[in-house]
Amino acid sequence: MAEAVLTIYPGRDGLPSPSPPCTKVFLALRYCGLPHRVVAPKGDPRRASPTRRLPALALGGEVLCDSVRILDRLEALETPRSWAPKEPRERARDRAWELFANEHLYWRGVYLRWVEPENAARTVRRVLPPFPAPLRALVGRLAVRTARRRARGQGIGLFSRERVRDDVLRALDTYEEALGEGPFLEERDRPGRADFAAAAHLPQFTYAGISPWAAERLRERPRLCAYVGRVYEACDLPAPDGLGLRSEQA
Ligand SMILES: N[C@@H](CCC(=O)N[C@@H](CS)C(=O)NCC(=O)O)C(=O)O
Repeated sequence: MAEAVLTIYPGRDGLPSPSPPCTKVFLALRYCGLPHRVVAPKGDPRRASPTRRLPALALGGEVLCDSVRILDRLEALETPRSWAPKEPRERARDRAWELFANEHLYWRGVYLRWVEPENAARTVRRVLPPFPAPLRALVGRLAVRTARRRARGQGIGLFSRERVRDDVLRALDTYEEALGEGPFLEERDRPGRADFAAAAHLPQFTYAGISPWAAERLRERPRLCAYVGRVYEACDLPAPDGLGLRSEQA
C-alpha cells in the first residue's frame, strides 16, 4: 500500500499537535506502524480537508476526515501492529471510550481554552500563527468569537464555569477509575483507541500554560499523568511537557 499522508496542525510546546483529534490520529499511526508522512497544511488549513477540519488522512487515493472515521479505517487494515481487541464487546468499549474523549472531553477543552476569558487571551497568543501586528488583534478577536459561537451551538458555551469545571473533575475521576491498576484503560495490557484518545485530550489541560486550573487538577493525579506518558512511550514518543514526567520539569 502507498504511503499514507497525514495533515495536522503542526506540533509545538511539547505536543505532536495543539489539536487533540490530530494528536490522536498521529499516535494511532505511530502505534500501528502503517508507513506514513506527517505534513502541515499549506496555506489555508481548511483547504487540506473536504470538511474544512483537520486531521485529514490521504490513503489509497482517498482523503479521510474525522479522527474517529480515520481510526475505524486504520483498525480494519492489515498493519504491522494492531491495537484492536479480538473480542467484539471489548472492541466496542474501546471505541466508546474514544467517543467519550472526542465528544465530552473535547468540548470541555474548547471551553477551557476559548470561553474562559483569561485563557482565551493566552490561547490566542500561543495557538494562532504569527500574523503581523495590525492583523493580529483582529484575527485573535475573530478566532475567539468563532470558537465561542461554536461552543454555544454545541450547548457547552451556555454553561457556567463551575459546571464545566465540575465536569472536568468527574472526567478525570472516570479515567482514574477506568485505569484501575493499569497499565492501560480497563486494565488492558496494550493501548487501544481509547488510550490514544485519552492521551491526546488530557495533555491539552497542561498545554502551554493556557489553563492553570486544569493543569493543576491533572498534575494532582500522578497516576493519570504516568499513564499518558506510557501511551506516548508505546508509540515511541517522548511524554508531553507539563505532566511532570520529564527530568527537566522535576
Ligand atoms: N470531530 C472531528 C473534529 C475535527 C476538528 O474540529 N478539528 C479542528 C482542530 S481541533 C479544526 O480543524 N478546526 C479548524 C476550523 O474549525 O476551522 C475529529 O475528530 O476529527
